[in-house]
Amino acid sequence: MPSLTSVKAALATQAIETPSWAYGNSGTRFKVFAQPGVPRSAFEKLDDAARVHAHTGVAPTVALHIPWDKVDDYAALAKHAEDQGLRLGTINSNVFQDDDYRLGSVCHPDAAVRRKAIDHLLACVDVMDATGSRDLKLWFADGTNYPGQDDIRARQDRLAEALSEVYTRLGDDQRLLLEYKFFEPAFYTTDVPDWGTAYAHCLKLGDKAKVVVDTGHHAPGTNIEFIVASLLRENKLGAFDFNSRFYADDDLMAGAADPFQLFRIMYEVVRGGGYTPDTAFMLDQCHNIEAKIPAIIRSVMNVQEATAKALLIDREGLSAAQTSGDVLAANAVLMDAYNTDVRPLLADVRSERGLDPDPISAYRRSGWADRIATERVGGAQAGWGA
Ligand code: PSV
Ligand code: MN
Ligand code: MN
Repeated sequence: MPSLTSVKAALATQAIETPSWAYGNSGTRFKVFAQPGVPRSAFEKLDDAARVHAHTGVAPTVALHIPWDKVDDYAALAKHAEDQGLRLGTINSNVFQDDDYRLGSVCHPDAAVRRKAIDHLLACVDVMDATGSRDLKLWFADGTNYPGQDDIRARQDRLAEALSEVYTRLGDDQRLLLEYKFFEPAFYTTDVPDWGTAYAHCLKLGDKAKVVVDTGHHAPGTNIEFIVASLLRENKLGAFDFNSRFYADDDLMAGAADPFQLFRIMYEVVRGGGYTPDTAFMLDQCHNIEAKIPAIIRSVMNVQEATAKALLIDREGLSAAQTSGDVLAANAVLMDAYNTDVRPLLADVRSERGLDPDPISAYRRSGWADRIATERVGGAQAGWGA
């Protein structure tokens, strides 16, 4: 069995990145429900993220989405983060909201549109230089809706060309993270639909290119932990975008729909040596109907709980059962860890770090929700449709 001290130490050093856009108003294509007190600027999003970190102790970085979080002075934004004990994290690019991108961005048939998209990606690297961010996350809405609409292979060539130009621009300590998604907004072909395509492009680019696994971006029934194991084996897993889904890319709270899947994923992370700062553990979700800050705290706690259970697995016992072919015993080792109530353990980890053992009630007692509802008027939409 792993020692409790080592499990606690591993949990105390966990880092989960929260997305700036989860703090703003969001919704579906049918309706954006405005909530009181939502941030009016990137600076205020950081103020909210600081509350999540203050109560959980494990959310020290915030991902930005450009241009949703466009500011005149990124160094000032980084300083604002630092003043609150935070750092700016991954820079997410956005080449999917301009009219020009109707037929795609870096895969668009028109070279002028491709140039515009690549220039945005290069500008995102400039932002990284100013914020001190390590990672550039690329997700492309590119694809086609109808057979014959465009040349599938030519689009891959255009994609490779664009990625290569951006990769060349990266500094020594910067990385390119390529995110895949099987459909939406394109419905016939998607240019980066799966981990195989992302992996093939990253392999060609080099060591600084890694794949992002967004847990909401697979067909129902996909064994995501297998993908995680495979990418870690190849040293190509760069990051997670955690969220939950019941149907498609639902972007619900991580660990809400299927905590068992999150546990299985975290087990492969631990098993494959991915529980290190080389893997960015990010949330990518929206809180359309629930209060945002406590929902983000809840999501962070859900990831912590899945991680704690994964760390508690009796790896020696598991290995012995696997080697002897004892199917039931091997499965029981995993289920014993999964069925452990890790909440008291995590409460201890927090108390030992001087934090309230119950982050959600500590947040509620803090009065922050009332304060922002009074002080902030006219909060911002997260970005979709903005
Ligand atoms: C696309 O569905 C995605 O998962 C990408 O990470 C985007 O940048 C993000 O959502 C925007 O919410
Ligand atoms: Mn994502
Ligand atoms: Mn998504």
